Amino acid sequence: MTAEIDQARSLVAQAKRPVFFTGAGMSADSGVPTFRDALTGLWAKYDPLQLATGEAFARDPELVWNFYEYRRGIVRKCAPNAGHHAMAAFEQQEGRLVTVITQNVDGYHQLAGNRLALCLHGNIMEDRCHCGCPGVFPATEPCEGEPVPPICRTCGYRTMRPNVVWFGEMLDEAVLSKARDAVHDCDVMVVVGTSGVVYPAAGLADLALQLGKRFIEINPEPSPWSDAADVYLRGRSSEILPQILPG
Ligand code: BJW
Ligand code: ZN
Repeated sequence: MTAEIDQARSLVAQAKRPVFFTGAGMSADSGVPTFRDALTGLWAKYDPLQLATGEAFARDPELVWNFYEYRRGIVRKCAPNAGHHAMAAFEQQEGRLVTVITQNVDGYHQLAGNRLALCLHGNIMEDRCHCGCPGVFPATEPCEGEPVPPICRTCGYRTMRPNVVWFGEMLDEAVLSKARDAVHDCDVMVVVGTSGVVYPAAGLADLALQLGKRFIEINPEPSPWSDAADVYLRGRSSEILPQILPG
């Protein structure tokens, strides 16, 4: 793998407008479970992908709210890892415009220091009204005696929900459009820790390949793009990113 690491390092060192496209594997080494990992403890019998839907929330809002409370606890307890920090340090270098496009909702890229992070699937540490009252609020734990999920304080009628994008919901068009522009403008795309099965997000990596962009992938398991990548680095993001990114 040394030759591949050298090749990837040389591609990113030359890049003026690199795009990093990240998924749950980016935060796996922080201790945040991926979607295709089995959950543990109380949640072992649930499939996270079945809970990340509007249908599940309509059927059992308390269950889904508690699932998000559990995951918020993990995000609060864990922290960005060496991969996030390497990416943030890379952005500090002169003469380069780094764009991070992430499917993750944990906010760790911003916490590590990346300024341009396009969050396609929202932010788990925020709430909004399920019926569309304006406003996004920092996640609060329901007060003693308050219903779960809490009632929206603006309309006093509908419940709050996490500010994330569930299956069947539209992504924020402005964010998606900025992400597409960044892919069009980039010289290298580095795809990190995503299974590449959730659209329209996965379409951004498809687009980079269609446009003939230099393409690096980091993942311990092959994805739909691994064969087409210029460099496929089979391994963990927290170990490989610090090796390929000049700090
Ligand atoms: C490591 C590692 C380490 C492990 N280092 N790597 C076209 C075709 C087919 C279907 C569709 C389509 N277009 C749209 C759809 C429908 C649907 C979809 O894509 N379905 C597919 C699953 C079939 N998409 C949608 O519904 C989207 N909306 C939409 O299309 O709107 C238009 C529309 C509206 C109405 C009707 C029809 C269309 C919305 C998608 C929203 C996804 N939301 C979630 C939940 C977010 C909130 C939350 O966090 O709870 O987003 S689902 C979940 O999947 C989450 C993730 O961001 C997303 C992607 O997962 P990711 O990041 O790839 O994680 P994993 O677990 O899958 O993979 C982890 C990877 O890491 C693995 O590869 C590991 O090997 C690797 N790894 N350790 C590096 N240390
Ligand atoms: Zn409301």
